Amino acid sequence: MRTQVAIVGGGPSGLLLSHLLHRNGIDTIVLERKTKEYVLSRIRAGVLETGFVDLMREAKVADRMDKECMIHDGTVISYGNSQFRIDFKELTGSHVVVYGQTEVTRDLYEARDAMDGKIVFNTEGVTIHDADTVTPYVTYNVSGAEHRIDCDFVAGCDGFHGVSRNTIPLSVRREYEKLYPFGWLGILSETPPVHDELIYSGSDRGFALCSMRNQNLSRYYIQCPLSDTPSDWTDAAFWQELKRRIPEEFAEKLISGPSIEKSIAPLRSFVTEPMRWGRLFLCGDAAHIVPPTGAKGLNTAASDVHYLNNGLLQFYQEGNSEGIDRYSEKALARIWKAERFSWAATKLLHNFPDQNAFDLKIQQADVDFLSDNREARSVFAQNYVGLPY
Ligand code: RFL
Ligand code: PHB
Repeated sequence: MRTQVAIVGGGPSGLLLSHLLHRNGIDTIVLERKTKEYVLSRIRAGVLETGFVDLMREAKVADRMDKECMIHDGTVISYGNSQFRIDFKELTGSHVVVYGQTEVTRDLYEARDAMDGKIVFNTEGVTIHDADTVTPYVTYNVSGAEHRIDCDFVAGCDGFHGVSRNTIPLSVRREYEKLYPFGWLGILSETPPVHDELIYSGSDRGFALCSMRNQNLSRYYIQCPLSDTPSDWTDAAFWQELKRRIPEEFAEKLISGPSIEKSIAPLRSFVTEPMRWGRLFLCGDAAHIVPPTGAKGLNTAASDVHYLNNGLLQFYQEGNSEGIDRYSEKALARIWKAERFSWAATKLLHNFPDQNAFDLKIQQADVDFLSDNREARSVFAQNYVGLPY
């Protein structure tokens, strides 16, 4: 088989890149290790920057999102006994969009199917060959039969545990990592959200987040030890702990119900550099991870897709390789700012096991400064709604 761009990974990055390229007449094949149903069962991001929404519109896959999404003009931050609101609209003139990653991925799969996009599921042993030459190729197995795709470029959109990143030799690759000594236990429940905006809450019992997917689907998280497993937490224990970590006025009106999904995600900051090696380009979680506190993971994946799509279009349509040559530099410049924001937001609101009385006073002072200072709120808001591409 031959294609122009072989895409490893059928998550949001791979699907969006494939669809944008296809709409411009560039042929792609997407290789996905799991089934479509499995990819759609993963509950992840919920908050989208307007840059992401614009990209979905450019790909002509935003109709359902435009109809069903919720626009959020601000968010509530609470810490101890005090709370305040960060008004995105007033501070930046912009907003974020609440629409689940599951729905984004579903819309992308439907759009790919409608255009007869080539997606191969259940691939095993995907291996990228000769990425440092102009004739790369990818091999893989499906049901025991080996296949080969010759291509011009390979896009590594296969997430943090994929194979693409490790194809880049260690002599070229530099990795930066920070692990956090806790995870997020998340549940999804068919209950109305406790508030019409998200609530990020720091408390002496640990962090909590009240989020949502729609008027009857809520997503809640609490910080938990890394040694916990979802089965350690009954629904009742989760609700009780959540209520103890959020302001009383919300705890009193929170409607609980059975969880329909429960999972724990460890928190990590990670960046690999460079994001390009020869004809292989890394996109999204394959190249970088942020702790979810800033809601930046999927949004940084989208900015990578934007830069790579533009670079590849420039290459194929104008014969100009400047965009792909500068891909890694442009993508990383934006990513490090999202890494900084996600790390700072995590530090602001979580309990760290080694925090002493001094650290707690500094955390309180950081929260107070944010609450009292318009410029500080403006900086937070600019980062939250998304820095320009
Ligand atoms: P994905 O989604 O991991 O998709 C990668 C795909 O590649 C496949 N794959 C392979 N395929 C073939 N061969 C191989 N060897 C392969 N290895 C892997 C996988 O099966 C998978 O289908 O990466 P992608 O596309 O880069 O998308 C990234 C986002 O999923 C991620 O950044 C976000 O979910 C992060 N995130 C959030 N991001 C936001 O922007 N806003 C949020 O509100 C937000 N909330 C979150 C989050 C992530 C969370 N978790 C669970 C980590 C909340 C949570 C709890
Ligand atoms: C979510 O709704 O899943 C969500 C929202 C905001 C975050 C992280 C996750 O910062």
